[in-house]
Amino acid sequence: MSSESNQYPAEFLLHHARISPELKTIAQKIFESERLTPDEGLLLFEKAELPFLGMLANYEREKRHGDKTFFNRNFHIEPTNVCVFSCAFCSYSRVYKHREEGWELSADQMMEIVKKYDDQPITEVHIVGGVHPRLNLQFFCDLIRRIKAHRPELHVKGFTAVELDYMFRKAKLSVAEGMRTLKEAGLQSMPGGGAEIFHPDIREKICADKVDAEGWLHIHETAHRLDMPTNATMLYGHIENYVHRIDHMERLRALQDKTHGFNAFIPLKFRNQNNDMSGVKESGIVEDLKMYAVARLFLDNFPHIKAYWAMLGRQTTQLTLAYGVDDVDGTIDDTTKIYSMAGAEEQHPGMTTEELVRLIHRAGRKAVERDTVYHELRDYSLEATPSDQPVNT
Ligand code: V47
Ligand code: SF4
Repeated sequence: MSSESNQYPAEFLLHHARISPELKTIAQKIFESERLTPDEGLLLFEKAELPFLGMLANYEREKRHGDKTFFNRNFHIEPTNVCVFSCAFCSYSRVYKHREEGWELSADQMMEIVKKYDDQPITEVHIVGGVHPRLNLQFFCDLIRRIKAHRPELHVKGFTAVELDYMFRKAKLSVAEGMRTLKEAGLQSMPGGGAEIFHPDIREKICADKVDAEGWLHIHETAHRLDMPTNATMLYGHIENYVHRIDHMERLRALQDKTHGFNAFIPLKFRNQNNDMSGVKESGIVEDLKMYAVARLFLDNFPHIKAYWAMLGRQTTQLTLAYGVDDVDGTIDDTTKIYSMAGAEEQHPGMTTEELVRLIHRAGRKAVERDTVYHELRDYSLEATPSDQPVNT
């Protein structure tokens, strides 16, 4: 594959006998960089076959990024898994009264984690966890200040809108005041968690008690207005249907039109172990690839579509690189438990930079290390690949 392949086979799709006129119209719109309507997004989910979706999503991906596939060097801090909420899909949290079954890290313990990476060229710490009733805004501002004092160049990305909504309400601050306070302490960006599915019919069933769609979007909008970039996720492949997925992406697309503050959209595949939705089957690989492809085509104002390899597994992640994905998150270094507790293939997610680069190159793409805000730090495709690597990886 190469970036020259942008001319590719528009004609082939537009003249293929098996492709319906409606799908050809959609293909034409993609080739002419026109926005898809929600109905067209739905049609892609419902009627388009995987090879068609793959071709279009790959066309769009290569038009934007060529073969580049981004990753960063990061680690996570999960301050606690004690949580005041009880999302049905969550395998990770423990309620306060059973907190002895979970963990709560002190600020000193978290600083020990940060210091462990002192001699490594890590660029980002990703802080996310349960919503603990006793860990407040002040605690996290102090933690961020300590991290920045210790290692000023380390980018601090932290807290889902769910954690922030609770922190701000407890501190009796408006969202704008709370976000400003965190920014002054050194918070630089936010991850995309907590979005789940915005549509109230589904949200009520899977996470009724936490911040709703409007609250989530308001927090991200406020971050964007303070020049803080954020990501957006969607938990897919459980009890939602395609209408809910399109509704979710449509709300994100509308906010992005206003602020341009989102960097990446991350579809998160629902994993069904050790949670209250264990009876719900997980999606198969065809459905996963369709999800990434439709996201790439529908979210025309999102620069990046990310496959979070720790959750999806390495091989599916490689495949997604041909279905619209241009980012695979980071090295992680076995510092997150959210997915291993929910049954992901990766029980101790962590890859060396060399492994991550090899994973990307074996899929026929170019590995580019980025920082959190997508400044390119190093293009590994320009470096010689050691010839003694086994070919079956
Ligand atoms: O909000 C929880 C999800 C999210 C399950 O922004 C589950 O760069 C699947 O948002 N099956 C947190 N998913 C993780 C997250 C994230 C991860 C990596 C990178 C970024 C980023 C964000 O994990 C939660 C929830 O949607 N989650 N339980 C489960 N059983
Ligand atoms: Fe708490 Fe987040 Fe788990 Fe929901 S998904 S129960 S908010 S840790």
